[in-house]
Amino acid sequence: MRRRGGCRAKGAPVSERLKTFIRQRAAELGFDVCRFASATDAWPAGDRLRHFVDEGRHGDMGWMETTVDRRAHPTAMWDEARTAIVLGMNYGPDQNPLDQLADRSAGYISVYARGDDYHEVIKGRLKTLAGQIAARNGQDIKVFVDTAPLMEKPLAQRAGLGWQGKHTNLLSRTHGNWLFLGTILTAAEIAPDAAETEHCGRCTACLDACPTNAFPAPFQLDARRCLSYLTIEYGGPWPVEFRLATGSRLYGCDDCLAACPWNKFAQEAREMRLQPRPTLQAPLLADLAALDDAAFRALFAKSPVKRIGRDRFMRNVLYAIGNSDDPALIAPARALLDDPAPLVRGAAVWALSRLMAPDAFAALRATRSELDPDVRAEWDRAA
Ligand code: B12
Ligand code: SF4
Ligand code: SF4
Repeated sequence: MRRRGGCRAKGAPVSERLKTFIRQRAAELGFDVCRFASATDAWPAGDRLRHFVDEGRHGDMGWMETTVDRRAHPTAMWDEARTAIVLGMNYGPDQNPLDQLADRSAGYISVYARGDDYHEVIKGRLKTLAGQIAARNGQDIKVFVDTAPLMEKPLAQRAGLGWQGKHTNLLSRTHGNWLFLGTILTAAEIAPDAAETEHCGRCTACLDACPTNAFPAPFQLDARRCLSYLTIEYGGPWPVEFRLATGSRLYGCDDCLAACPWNKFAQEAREMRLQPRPTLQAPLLADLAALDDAAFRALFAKSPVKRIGRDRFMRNVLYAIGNSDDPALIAPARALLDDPAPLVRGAAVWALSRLMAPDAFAALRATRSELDPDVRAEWDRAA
């Protein structure tokens, strides 16, 4: 197999003793899985990433496009990388989270965002582990979780943590679909573990479960249609098709993960900081609609939700209110017609158009004047 990133002469293969040392330290730090992969072998993932970007499937995530060359292979980002140490942390829920979607007066926050921000939980421990490894072997080392230009899922499959299912996430025979990934790249040569092979077979449960038909083909995702992208990454008003499909989802989406039959092997998260906060398990839409910026920041302190900011979150709350069929939510939506953010005002118009009787909505419209063209377009569309 072709090697990338220069010659491999640097350092002799490291013993099983180092791997045992790393696995033990990783377990002490709360990681549920720790395995090893070559960081230099060629792979098809880079070309697949380019195809994804060429098709525009990354949507507004311009950072994927600008980093595509560095992202395409670990050695393109760091040419001294020789081994990837890939770690998984289980965030398994205690019940099927999708049961909550039936209650349209409460918002749905995806399982991964109900506790502390996993970036914060994992990154500090990766740094600690990297420090322990560097102190032992003296080789250069770097840590990554989520935000760096590194394709973590194909690396995790190569290390044998699991395989990328038809929904494109990495799932495992031991943890189902609920594993966060973190990676340490090192200049040390460490013998790789066996890669995992795909075990989806003829199953299509995740593809069938997707509320927005976001998979152009098995193993491929069009992020522009994915509710995780729309609720978290996308900053503007959504096409109506997706507002209707989002139901009560406010931040992320778990449908394709939760539908997977391999979850029968999943376990509940052990890590205390990833445990769901009671306030984020089924927050009432009426309460969320009343959040100002300070209250939003207080409620989502140390949570990944804070990252999207109050206005984008309030847009999502209002789309959920529009899907609630609950006339008691007309008053909170109406109060947001005077919000300073046009994004919020526009979503309030749509929510009210769904909840109010047509004549009452027309009468309300006659009393309003609106300068922002996007919000005016919402009124016109809803009329
Ligand atoms: C961008 C991104 C997103 C985007 C795009 C997701 C995507 N599937 O690409 C959006 C915002 C939609 C997103 C959503 C989610 N994300 Co995200 N995201 C990322 C990020 C930053 C990069 C992923 C990436 O490189 N995508 C580009 C595509 C091209 O890469 P890919 O998915 O690996 O594509 C593969 C397949 O498409 C396949 N393929 C393509 N064509 C073909 C053809 C054939 C024939 C075959 C066999 C395969 C194949 O090969 C490609 C290469 O491996 C990673 C962190 C990281 N740095 O890796 C987290 C990450 C993937 N996200 C994560 C999570 C938890 C989520 C959500 C579950 C959150 C939620 N509950 O809402 C959802 C899941 C949605 C989904 N079904 O994927 C975790 C996943 C953990 C895991 N066990 O897999 C990661 C790894 C973060 C982390 N460190 O834990 N995410
Ligand atoms: S996260 Fe939700 S919207 Fe996105 S692909 Fe999975 S099921 Fe579809
Ligand atoms: S639901 Fe089925 S097809 Fe999708 S990842 Fe799980 S096993 Fe694979």
